[in-house]
Amino acid sequence: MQTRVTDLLGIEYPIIQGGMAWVATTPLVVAVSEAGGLGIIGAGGMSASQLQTEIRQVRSATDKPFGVNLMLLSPCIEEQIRVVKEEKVPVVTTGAGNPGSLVEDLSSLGIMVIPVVASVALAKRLLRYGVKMFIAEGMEAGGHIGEVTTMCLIPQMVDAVSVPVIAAGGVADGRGMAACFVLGAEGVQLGTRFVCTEECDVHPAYKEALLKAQDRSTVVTGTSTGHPVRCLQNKLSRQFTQLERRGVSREELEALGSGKLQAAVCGDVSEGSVMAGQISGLIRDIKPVKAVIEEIMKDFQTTVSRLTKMVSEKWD
Ligand code: TUI
Repeated sequence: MQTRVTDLLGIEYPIIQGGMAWVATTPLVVAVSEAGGLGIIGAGGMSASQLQTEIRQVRSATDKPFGVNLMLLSPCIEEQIRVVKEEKVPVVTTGAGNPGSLVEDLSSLGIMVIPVVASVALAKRLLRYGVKMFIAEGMEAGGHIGEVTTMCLIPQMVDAVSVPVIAAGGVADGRGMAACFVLGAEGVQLGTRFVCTEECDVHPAYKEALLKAQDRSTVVTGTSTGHPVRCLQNKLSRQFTQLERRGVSREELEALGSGKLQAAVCGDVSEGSVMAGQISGLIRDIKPVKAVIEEIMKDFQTTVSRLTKMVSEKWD
């Protein structure tokens, strides 16, 4: 399938894997890139030397394009930037902040920078740095989120920028992908769906928790700290919400949240932060990455054909 996204990234399908911190490591990234999508290493939580090791492991396992997600709030962001420059990774996505002049800096080395944005305003500001593509993420997504839904954000983004837009947040199958394309997106980024794959290296309890989830299983905590995070409701999220209601200090809340994603990824799904999108309730199985991507592309085509047929029967 050909879109501006597949052309610019040199990939077969316009399907990007979200660069999830602690979750998106070599096995998942390699599987997605090998299957024709774009695998992305989640650098959040990694030291510079760990990141370098991951990049080299991915490179030794695939010659397909891949990327690194830089979480801009990361304490070692400067050293991580140095590593992606030294290693000349093909693609960098950024999240949780404004990448600003980093776009020019990395682009001058031939690195394609794709900012993840949650608002049109930030996208417009970033255009002056020469951004060639955006990922627009709706608040249905898991982890750190903005305030606008995917359904409302994508058409507004597409009207505001002339570069291609990749939709993220709330997509886990071919119908969701088709919906985003109808709104003008030229690619989709999936996070939660790729957690429930054989290659994803999180503890089985994390995957099981996602399989059990329903439409209302996620909650947003941390709004009062300025860093809203969507995760599955559990003991930790209830404790967090209670403390937020009581108005405890930002420092106390941040201390409670610290290290909790890593705890969940290691299997503590009760007292860890099980970051997950609202689409969790749609995910019913764990399968190989290749099967996920093939099914999405098949269902995307079926959906588009169904709509085309509906339109031609009715108005021809
Ligand atoms: O970054 C994500 N998702 C994440 S990061 C993460 S690690 C973390 N853990 C606890 C607290 C905070 C982070 C887990 N999940 N998605 C991309 C994303 N970026 N969503 C929202 C944004 C965003 C928000 C504000 C991007 C830019 C932004 O800019 C503010 C500004 O300066 O205008």
